[in-house]
Amino acid sequence: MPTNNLKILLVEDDPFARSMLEVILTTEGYNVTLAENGSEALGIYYSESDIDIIVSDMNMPEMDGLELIRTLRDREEVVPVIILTSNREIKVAVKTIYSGASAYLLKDENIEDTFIPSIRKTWEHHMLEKEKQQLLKDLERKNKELERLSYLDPLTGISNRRYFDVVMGQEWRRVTREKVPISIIMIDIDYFKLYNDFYGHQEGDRCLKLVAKALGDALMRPGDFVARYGGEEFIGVLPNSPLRGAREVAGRMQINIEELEILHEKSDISDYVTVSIGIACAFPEQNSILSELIMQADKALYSAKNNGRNRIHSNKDLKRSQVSQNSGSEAIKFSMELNSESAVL
Ligand code: GH3
Ligand code: MG
Repeated sequence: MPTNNLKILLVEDDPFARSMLEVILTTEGYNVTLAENGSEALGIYYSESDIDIIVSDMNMPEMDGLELIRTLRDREEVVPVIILTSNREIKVAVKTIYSGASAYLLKDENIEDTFIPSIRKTWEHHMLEKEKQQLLKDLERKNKELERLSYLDPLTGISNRRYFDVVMGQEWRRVTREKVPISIIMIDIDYFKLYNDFYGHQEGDRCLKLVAKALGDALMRPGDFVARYGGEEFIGVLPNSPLRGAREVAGRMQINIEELEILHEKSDISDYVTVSIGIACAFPEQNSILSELIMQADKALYSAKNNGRNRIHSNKDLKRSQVSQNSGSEAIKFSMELNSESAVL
């Protein structure tokens, strides 16, 4: 690794030592800038901005070498600093290295032999460290990208089931803490098997992409999201949203899909592709179970399918029909829940 075109800031208060070290450095081909103490060195470091290495004496007036290193490290400057001193105390050497010096060199009779190799080694180490930091940054960026991709459904480009599981879990805990409602919306394309059989799998895929986009377009708030839950089943999550809000969103979803006007000759209920939607809303409490809410949305969807498809049902509708089928205390329990907008799970 060539090092002799480096720019070195030499900080030394003793004129004799300064010119001796300057000669060693320039003879080796280094570009040298001189300073007489730490504070002058700092000024030069920031005004010249292309200093590669600082070589500094330890004891100097105004700002000594240790203070210079500490100031630079406090400001997160990574420039290597070699301390060149006559102080042989191990304690001082250890303190200096701990403060962020790259090397601690003694000004003794071997200085001419140790000085230049130390500069080379320090530079090599600095470059390797820089490379390592760059690799770590690249790795972190790639990991983030991989994580982002692992949350996306490759066909439709919207979030996938994995994302739903992770984020829904977090949202569930949050709304439980904050005592606010949460709604989920399950959406399933009607007669999609027939669509696939008639138009082919590729057209089926195209339809899924259009439907996914139309569903996403129905969301208005930043915390809401929609994910592909299974083959032709999607799930929307609306934190802080009561049943009324969820119904509005589900209505928009239905209209958006209607407006796509994707021909579906084999559908029993429309000329175009339609969806059935199940909504469940709850004010989760401690010990409430998320899977219970999902099951309620699933049941509401099932009820929408059984009642003719292309419609929206909610867990509240389910309870209403259960009330009419129940009697006695069960009926009272359900009707009490009906008085509120959402169920307490
Ligand atoms: P229903 O109205 O009761 O929902 O009936 P359906 O035909 O929509 O439901 P069913 O569960 O019988 O069929 C779902 C179909 O979705 C079957 C499967 O081939 C199709 N499907 C699932 N994933 C994909 C996919 O990634 N691409 C395509 N093209 N089709 C898919
Ligand atoms: Mg279906």
